[in-house]
Amino acid sequence: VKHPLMNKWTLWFTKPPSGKGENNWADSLKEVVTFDSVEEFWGIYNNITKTSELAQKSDYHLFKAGIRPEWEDVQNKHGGKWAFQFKKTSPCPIDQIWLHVMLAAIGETLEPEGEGEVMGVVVNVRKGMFRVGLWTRTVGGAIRGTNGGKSRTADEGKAVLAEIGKRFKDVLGLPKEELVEFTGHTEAAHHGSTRAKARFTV
Ligand code: M7G
Repeated sequence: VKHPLMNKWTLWFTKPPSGKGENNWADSLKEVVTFDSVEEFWGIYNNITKTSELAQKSDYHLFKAGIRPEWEDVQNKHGGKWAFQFKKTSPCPIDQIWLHVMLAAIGETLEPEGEGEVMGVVVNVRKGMFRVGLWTRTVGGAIRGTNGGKSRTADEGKAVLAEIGKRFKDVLGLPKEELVEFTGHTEAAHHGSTRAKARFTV
């Protein structure tokens, strides 16, 4: 028996640059596998390298099928991400944290039902730290419904985004005093992800 997920998900991997050439973003991003059941998820999870064992500059991206884990994707370009950086420690809890984040994503517990804000989750392996992110469709502004689509005010948009940030912070197991930051992708694209200014924190 297969237990179906509410959505179909695709796992992507960013391969760290190997020597010269082949250093551009598009070439290093690889689509790994698409799945839509709990059993397939575990089959994949049990057969891929743990985050803690990946080389520096690797990423895993788990996105809803049909959405590329890039700012440029039409479904991401008006959005942003919640993110938090964990210092590398020994022993390192990142594998457990990333597993919980993936389970929350495929289990649809990162957002109130029907919001359609969560595009995917990502873990970046970097020098001295791991960054875990959650990408959203919008930056929490107003949505004008067309053709019977949903609409919401800017205040409602902000509230939905803050709720997602809180749920994400919970899944990450962070204490109150740690801050999870939200940045729009346009800022990240213009200033480099690490230097973009946070719009909100939870
Ligand atoms: P990062 O992996 O978000 O963070 O971005 P880091 O600075 O901690 O490594 C690293 C670099 O990868 C960016 O400066 C871009 O050159 C490239 N990059 C990352 N993302 C998510 C994208 C993307 O969505 N589109 C494009 N074109 N480049 C990206």
